[in-house]
Amino acid sequence: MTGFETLLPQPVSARRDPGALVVDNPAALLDPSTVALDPVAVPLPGGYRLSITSTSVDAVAHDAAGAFHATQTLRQLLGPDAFRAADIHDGAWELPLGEIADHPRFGWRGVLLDVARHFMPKAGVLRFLDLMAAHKLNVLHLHLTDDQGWRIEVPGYPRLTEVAAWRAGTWVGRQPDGDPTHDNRPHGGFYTTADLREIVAYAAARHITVVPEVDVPGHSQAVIAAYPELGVTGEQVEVWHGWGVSEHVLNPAESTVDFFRAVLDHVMAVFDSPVICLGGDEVPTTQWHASTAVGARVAELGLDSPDDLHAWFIRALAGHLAANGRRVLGWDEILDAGDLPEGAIVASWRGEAAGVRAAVSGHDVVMCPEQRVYLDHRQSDDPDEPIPVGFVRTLADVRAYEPVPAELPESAHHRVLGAQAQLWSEYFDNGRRVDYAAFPRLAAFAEVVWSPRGPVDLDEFVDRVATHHLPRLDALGVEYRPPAGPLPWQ
Ligand code: TNX
Repeated sequence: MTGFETLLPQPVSARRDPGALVVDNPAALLDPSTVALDPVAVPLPGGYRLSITSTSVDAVAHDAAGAFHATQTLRQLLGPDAFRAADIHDGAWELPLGEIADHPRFGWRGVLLDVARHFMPKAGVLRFLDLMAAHKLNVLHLHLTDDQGWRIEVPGYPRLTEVAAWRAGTWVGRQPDGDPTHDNRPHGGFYTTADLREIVAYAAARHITVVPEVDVPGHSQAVIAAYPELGVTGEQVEVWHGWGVSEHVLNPAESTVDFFRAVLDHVMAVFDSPVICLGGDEVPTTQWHASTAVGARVAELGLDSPDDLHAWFIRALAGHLAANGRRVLGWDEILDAGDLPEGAIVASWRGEAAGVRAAVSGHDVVMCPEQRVYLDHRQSDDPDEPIPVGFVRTLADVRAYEPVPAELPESAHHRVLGAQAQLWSEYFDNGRRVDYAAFPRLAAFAEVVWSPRGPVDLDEFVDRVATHHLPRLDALGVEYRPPAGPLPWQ
């Protein structure tokens, strides 16, 4: 161990000296602009060094991100009160003495927030960015569109916010006869262009990139509800009330691609991320196969089968992104759909095999396997777990995850950009549930993507979280899942 057992994620190397430094002005210490930049002394991106002696704090970083990371570490060293929004600390602020040299293991330390199934108001997203920053996470993948809601204002398309952003209710379970029960209350919301620009700027100030996702050609019932001509049948549908995969899929007309080019032009104007996600997951092809008009279109495009429309959509829109200097990210189904566009990044979610295949064939990948890092999944098999879906994933299970699969040849390791935890929100109808699902497991994930690979003492980790990290989350007002078991009111 490093001697700094309080820290999470653990730094690359550290030495604890006896004693403490009294700090008069903690706010100045936590200002990244006070950290010196020296890319020679600190050679790796995102890296920093701290030297805390009985007389001073010496902080040096490779770059601005490293300076920011240095301040996050200093906040942890100041103690849980440093995470409160106002100074109520009794007595002197103190730092332990010692040396820390640190840098991230991966460049993509991501979290997906699904604001489509249940909307998260802007203030909640800003708070979530603060929580990510405290854990040195640096990519927020915002899942902005799905069958159940569309969350982005796009100039010229008023029905996106008037119609696609709202649904009249949600299935909330099953009756004994198998029929879904319905909550009979409206759900929805959207971000204005100004809101999104604010989210992007707030994230940038915390060295977090916001990767927007517009999911095509499946997961599209909400946008089809607003503009039925985007669908195959042309019929007026509702924004979906159910979960799973809707059968409604985009109509492969040139006008549909034009519509999404316009949406992406707006998305690219708002989001400066070099990577834009086009989804491409779980594409239902039944309507394509059933439609004679689509059959004619398949022939016109020179494709072999309606199934090839999946790759056609992704290629058409990825080409538009590439022409504007952006890279496409897609869920791993885009690998099966056919030739991947140049520079495409694959999000490997149906396990690790797709990620291995993509990396070996020369594509960058982000590892997101549902068996390991889906934080919407249950935290124990206790019947009182408030969100009883998916695989059981405990705090220790998440910490035990290793993003570079054992079967990936060493020559392709550099293709693994990092990993991403997913917070799908079918069962998160308020922000308290997001807290419960995300924490403290997201802290375990943060250590996986930041700290050096190596044998992990899971008991030490779980104990470190309980002793040192939960008090920080308490100070931040995070309603995490307690180690003792589910919260009965969640
Ligand atoms: C699969 S992961 C999905 C999501 C769901 C999730 C629920 C992926 C690309 N698709 O649409 O929300 O499972 O766990």
